[in-house]
Amino acid sequence: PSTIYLSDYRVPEFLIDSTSLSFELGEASSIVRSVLELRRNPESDIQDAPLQLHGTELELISLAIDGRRLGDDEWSQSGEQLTIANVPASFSLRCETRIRPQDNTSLEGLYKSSGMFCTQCEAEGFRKITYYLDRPDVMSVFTVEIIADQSRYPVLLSNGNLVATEQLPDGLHKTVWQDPFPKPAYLFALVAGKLSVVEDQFVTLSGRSVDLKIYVEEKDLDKCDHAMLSLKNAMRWDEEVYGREYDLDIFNIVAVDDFNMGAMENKSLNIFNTSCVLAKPETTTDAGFQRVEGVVAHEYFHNWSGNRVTCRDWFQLSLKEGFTVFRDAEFSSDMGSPTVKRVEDVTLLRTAQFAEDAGPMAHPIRPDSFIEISNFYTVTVYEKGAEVVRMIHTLLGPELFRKGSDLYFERHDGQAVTCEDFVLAMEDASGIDLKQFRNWYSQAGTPRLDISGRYDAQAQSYTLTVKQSCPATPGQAEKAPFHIPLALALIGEAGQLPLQLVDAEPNTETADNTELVLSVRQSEQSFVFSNIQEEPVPSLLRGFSAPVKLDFDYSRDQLLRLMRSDSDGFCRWDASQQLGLAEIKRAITAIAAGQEVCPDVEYINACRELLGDTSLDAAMVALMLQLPSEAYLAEIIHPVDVHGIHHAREALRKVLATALREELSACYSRCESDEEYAANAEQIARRSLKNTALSLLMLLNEEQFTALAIKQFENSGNMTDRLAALTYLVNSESNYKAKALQLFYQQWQHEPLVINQWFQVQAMCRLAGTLETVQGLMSHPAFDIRNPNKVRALIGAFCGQNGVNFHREDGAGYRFLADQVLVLNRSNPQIASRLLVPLTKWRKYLPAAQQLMRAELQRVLAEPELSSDVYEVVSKSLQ
Ligand code: HT7
Ligand code: ZN
Repeated sequence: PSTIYLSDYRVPEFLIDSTSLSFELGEASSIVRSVLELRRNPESDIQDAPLQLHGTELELISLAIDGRRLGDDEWSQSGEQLTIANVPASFSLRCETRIRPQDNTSLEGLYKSSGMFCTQCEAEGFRKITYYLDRPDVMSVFTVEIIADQSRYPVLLSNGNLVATEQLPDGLHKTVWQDPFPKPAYLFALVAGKLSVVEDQFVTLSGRSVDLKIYVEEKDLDKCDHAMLSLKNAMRWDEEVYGREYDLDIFNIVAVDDFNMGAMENKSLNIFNTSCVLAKPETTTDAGFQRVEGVVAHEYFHNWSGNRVTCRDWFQLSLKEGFTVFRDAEFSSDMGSPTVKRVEDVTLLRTAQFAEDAGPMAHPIRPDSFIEISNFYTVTVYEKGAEVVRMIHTLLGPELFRKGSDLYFERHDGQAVTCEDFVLAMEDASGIDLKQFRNWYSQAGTPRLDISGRYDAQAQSYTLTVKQSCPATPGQAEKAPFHIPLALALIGEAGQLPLQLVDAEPNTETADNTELVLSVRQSEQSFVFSNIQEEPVPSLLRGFSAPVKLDFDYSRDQLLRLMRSDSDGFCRWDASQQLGLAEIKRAITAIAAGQEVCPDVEYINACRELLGDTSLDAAMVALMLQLPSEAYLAEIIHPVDVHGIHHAREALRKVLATALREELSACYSRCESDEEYAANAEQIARRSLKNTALSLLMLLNEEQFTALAIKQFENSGNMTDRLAALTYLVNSESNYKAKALQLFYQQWQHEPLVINQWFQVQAMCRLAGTLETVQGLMSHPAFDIRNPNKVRALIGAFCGQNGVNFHREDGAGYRFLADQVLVLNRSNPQIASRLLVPLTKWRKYLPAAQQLMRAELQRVLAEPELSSDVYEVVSKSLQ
């Protein structure tokens, strides 16, 4: 497989003004006929180039130019390219191909899922449908005719407006769709199947009525309300916050079972993984409800950030994904609890993204090379990309940011553009210089801020010295300094102190002048605050104002002050995590020395206060009571001793549970409620705290708490509480767990999404023997390795979220993963390469684990027919 470089970008040699497609969908194969109106691109340097179209796994039946059928000597094929040597300046190309969606297990292009036809074209799936200029800077208007058996496929959908329907002989029928907006091929979609529909309407700000339709299998009709409500909320929010209205009279969502990712923003025909659209309280957890809301909004927001303004090339992926993730995060924050949303996002970033940035696949949010673009739909491009947009928002402030986004949409509507165009619009609209800020787009790695503070009582000044650095990443040994927005406050005995900065320009200040954003630009820089009358505790990186690792040598008492009283929810939570981290480190040392784990009393008291303070947001209390995750600890403690970390963390949790037994028990009772389920912030918070308390109490191994979990499992009417109870029982010594798993399966065997949760709970069980359980479940009738949701629930959860079992000392976990990757490499390379990720982090573990992990990677690399997806990940991780 070869590497593609951003620096090799050239404008396309041909443009496609219009695309007409006709699909004849059959049981053994389908015929695709296309008519492309092509012309040479006046902006191309090469005006005599041959026409080169992308195509893969296609059976070519015929080609004709301006009505004349081409002979076999007039075209040639090599790899993914079809070349026609002599073509005029503008012409009509007719092409007929045969494809086999029934045999397409890659879930790219046109494929079948549970008896229905559906497509996934991003990033380069359209070339599996017909020959085309399958690149995002070639935009065309599409007319699509679909012909299929009416009884098997009563619903036939594509992008845009329905312009014709027709009954045909032999039980066939036809629909014709026209999309007036020029679009790249990756936004094309087609669906054909037996689907039921939930309908609603939305009236836009300018008074246009839009038909909203969610297509699902009939049995799922009762699970669409939350997605529909989320869609309407997102449409209103985008009007209010970004001034963006929907632009067609119809917006369709279709749910499919077999899907490689969460969802796809095809113009007016979004295709969703069922897991991201279906929700009802009996089958879906709170997290599931929130995911549906977030993904529905994300795909809807792409209509502007991605579809109306799209990417010039795939190196610019973060242009649409980073911006859209930022938009959906702000939306979710407005719909629920802002601090909780921020803490959740930061947690993901600090575990998965920081790990990626420190590993063999590290890349900037705008990569400069790739072998397989599907490998670059990463937490870096998405989540760090969103953080980069958030930093622009922080540096500009909300009003100027809105001016910038208005300018971006206005300037580039209907175009395929670059990240540079986005930054330029922000600069032009705000007048703020983002020259140095651009380093965030080109440099990989997580910057580190080492900050120290010095109080001069005599001068009544406080000096913060900030040093920044960034570790080397593959291909980038040296890094230029970043422009880092550092939001801060100084906390005194009675609260935040007024800030007067000597000789420097802050960007943003709060109205009361007690919080500001410093622009850190140099490798080392000092900021002096005057008129500071007491030694303050600095509250740094408020709201996690930049995706960096921060080091400030806080004392325990300073952290306790932040944990108890910082007005910034993120910093308050972060202080609790830093205290927890210190306790875990002490526990690791104690256990290694054969001593007992005894945490600091002050830390326990602070946790006790949290449990007793009913004025606090219950969700925040729950988050602050949860010790840093094993995944986060693996980012901090090197080399990673998975088992040492796990045992220390569990021991500490147990000591905490013992010390706080009464408070936890009271908290559980206080949070119990029999009101009707609603997925609102208040109820979600209460359930989260209740289940956090129960998870700790279960560690005590007391009959009364096991009984509580059994009662919760048997009696609760919502999946959040049932699944939480099931999880704690499965991880306990209780001999009820087999019965619980059996009851759960019996009740939900006809709900695939619930069965995925059943697989996941077992795959994530921390007890010994879980690998054998997972291996056994692979032959369970409900498991299907062709379904990505099942693979993620069982294999993905075991290898990615069950450190202590995946990292079994005999290496059986690693061997299991490599075996599964080799199987999936043949059927679904995208899923195979994603699954492989836990093995690629081998360098950070203890030497014995490193050796075993590397051996499995080498075994994968030795496979003769490795897909480009897996090849890229495995070869880079061994370099
Ligand atoms: N833009 C969508 C990307 C996507 C995708 C990419 C590769 C392979 C399969 C895929 N399915 C969807 C999803 C999004 O970010 O909205
Ligand atoms: Zn997206």
